Amino acid sequence: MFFMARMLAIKGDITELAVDAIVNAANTSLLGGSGVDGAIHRAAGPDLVHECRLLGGCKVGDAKITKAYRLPAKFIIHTVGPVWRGGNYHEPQQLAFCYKKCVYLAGRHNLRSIAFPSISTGIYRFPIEIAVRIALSSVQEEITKTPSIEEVIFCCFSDFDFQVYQQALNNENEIMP
Ligand code: AR6
Repeated sequence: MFFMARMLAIKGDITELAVDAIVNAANTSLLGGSGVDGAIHRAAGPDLVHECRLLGGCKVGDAKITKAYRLPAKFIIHTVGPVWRGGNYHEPQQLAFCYKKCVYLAGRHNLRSIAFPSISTGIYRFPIEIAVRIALSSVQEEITKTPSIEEVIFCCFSDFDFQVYQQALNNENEIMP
């Protein structure tokens, strides 16, 4: 069966999205941090860190799911992106694993919509132009195996990131049959 979910970029705050799952760009402790991680923990409230404590951390490239507490989303999928160290330390593969594992977990929970921040491109310094290609290709590959997913949102926090995503999505559409 041919199936393709809608993929789109928006500019905004991921904590405000009423989707089935938002993705958190976390660290291996899963106990919170700054950037989007800090914003998600602040908005979700203290019950989130209590649930995260039970998860025993998370490896780079892996992902774990929790409830979303005070957020309008239903679930949070926490993933740990790689710190960029020049590109020769498996950072691209690790970033691809993050996106794929998040889509996989969303499928396991029968979720229909998922929103991603731009994983690793903030404090972890992954170059956005490389990260966006990995984000789109790995999500596209995994959603072909995940029929529950109808919509994938790439939630950009800056105008620049939004432009990069828009352009990459347009290029993808041009080469699609
Ligand atoms: N909504 C959407 N995107 C956001 C938001 C938001 N509310 N806030 C920031 N961003 P970063 P990383 C964007 O640094 O690079 C934390 O301390 C941001 O502009 O949050 O994966 C963790 O605990 C950027 O485009 O995540 C880790 O220690 C993107 O989210 C570390 O940072 C990711 O930036 C992870 O670093």
